[in-house]
Amino acid sequence: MPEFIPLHFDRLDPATQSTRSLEFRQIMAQRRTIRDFSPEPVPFELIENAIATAASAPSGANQQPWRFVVVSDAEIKHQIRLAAEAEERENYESRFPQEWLDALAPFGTNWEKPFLDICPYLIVVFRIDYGLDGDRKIKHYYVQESVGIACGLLLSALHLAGLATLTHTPSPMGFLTQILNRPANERPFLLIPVGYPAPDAQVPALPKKPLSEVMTVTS
Ligand code: IYR
Repeated sequence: MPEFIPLHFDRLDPATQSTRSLEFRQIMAQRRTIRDFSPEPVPFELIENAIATAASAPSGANQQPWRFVVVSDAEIKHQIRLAAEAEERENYESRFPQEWLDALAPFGTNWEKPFLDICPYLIVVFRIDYGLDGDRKIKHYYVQESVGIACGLLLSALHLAGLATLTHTPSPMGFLTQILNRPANERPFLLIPVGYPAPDAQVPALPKKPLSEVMTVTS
């Protein structure tokens, strides 16, 4: 029989619910993905707290199929930059079809990824496709959904801590397994550079869809 314990649930008064929900909405509306980072150091405590928040995410069968690798070593960051740029150069120069290049045009991205050297921290998120009990493989359920939710919490926590992030997916990402020496059951999911924006950082002027376009309320 599973062990059950009483739920701890803080019931808020309606006024607090309303203020908090609006405050969080406003804080999150200010989050922007950035590519111009400052080398200014970031307290490790902020990274640790954000990862602990991410690791509190719900997951399929509570298997917590994630590993967050924190990289601050300049040499490892540089290896990651070189490997990412080699893949991205191929992508931009020959692998991406014109339709994809057109979709990326508003962001002004190219194969060069200097932020991978500049950022004080890179958080590399791995998905754990199956568990290992000795040689026996344990099936994991809803890995993509679980790790996606954890990454959402991670980005929110970092933003709330006053840090800027980029959701970076150099493709293919297999080089991260080698450089970071991860086991075969872990696959790179997302590379998140974290830091402060450069003083002259710019972001594309991109609107979010209005609520009426993303929310449908059935009657
Ligand atoms: N990973 C590449 C290309 C890229 C793809 C998408 I979809 C983006 O939203 C942004 C970039 C790069 O990092 O340049």
